[in-house]
This record gives sequence, C-alpha cells and structure tokens, in this order.
Amino acid sequence: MADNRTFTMIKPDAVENGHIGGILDQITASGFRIVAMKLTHMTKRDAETFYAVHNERPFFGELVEFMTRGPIVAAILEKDNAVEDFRTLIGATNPEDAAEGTIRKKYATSIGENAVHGSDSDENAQIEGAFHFAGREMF
Ligand code: FUP
Repeated sequence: MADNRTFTMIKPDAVENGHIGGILDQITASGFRIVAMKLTHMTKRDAETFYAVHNERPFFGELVEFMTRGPIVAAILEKDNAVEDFRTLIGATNPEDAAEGTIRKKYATSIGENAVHGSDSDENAQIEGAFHFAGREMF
C-alpha cells in the first residue's frame, strides 16, 4: 500500500452507539478518501492476530473480548500524510487526554473502548489493510 494511506476501524462501542455516520462524516470532511470499506465482525483469532504486538500486555484479554463483541467498520483511507494526519484527527488513545474536537474526544468512553483505531506507521497501515482487504476490494 502506498505511503499516503492509513487503516482504520470504527470499533464495536461506536458501532453499538450509532456513531458510524458521524465518524465517517468527520473523516471524509477532513479530506480522507475511502479506498476500501466494510462492516465485519472479527473472530477471537482475528483480534489476537491483529493485536499480536500487545499480547504480553495486561489489557490484552479485555482488548480481544471488546474487539470481538460486535461488528466493526474496517476501512483504508487515502490522503497526503495519511497516518500522521489521521492520528491527529482521532486524538490520544485515552479520550481523557484527547484534544477537543477529535473523534475519540467526541465518541470514545474509555481508554479500552476508544471508538476508533488508526495505524501508527506506514508499515503497519500496509499490514493492517492487507489483513482485512484483498487487493480487488481496494479502489
Ligand atoms: P492506539 O495506537 O492509540 O490505538 O493505542 P495502542 O496501540 O497503544 O493500543 C491499542 C489498543 O489497546 C487501544 F486502542 C485500546 C487498548 N489499550 C487498553 O485497553 N489499555 C491501555 O492501557 C492501552 C491500550
């Protein structure tokens, strides 16, 4: 995947609370183009694989349980400087620390249930996008 792309998930809490539309509106209004998108439900194995980097952390079990609780929206987004600009748009991991107006400030309820994911590097954006989408699903 090109360096101007990032990967996001609208997490189960935000889907349950009816925020898909509001979050996608803020993302597209901020200049991101949707390259790929789907509503999907991660299996336990999917979540354990996706978050394997955190598998020694104390919150790993809760994270897997949360991410498999219900459907998510997975998407690949395109914009100049996509990874960094999207991290700015979503705000800090803990919504208490997130800047005013950011997606997590508006929609997240806690550090564990924080509404959205955003890739932290071009390399991870590529890996995460390929985890969820086949090449023919990217436009
Ligand atoms: P981020 O890159 O902002 O999504 O944050 P991390 O990669 O550090 O964490 C990934 C996910 O693990 C977070 F979205 C939520 C969960 N997490 C916790 O539940 N507790 C923590 O202390 C840190 C992360």
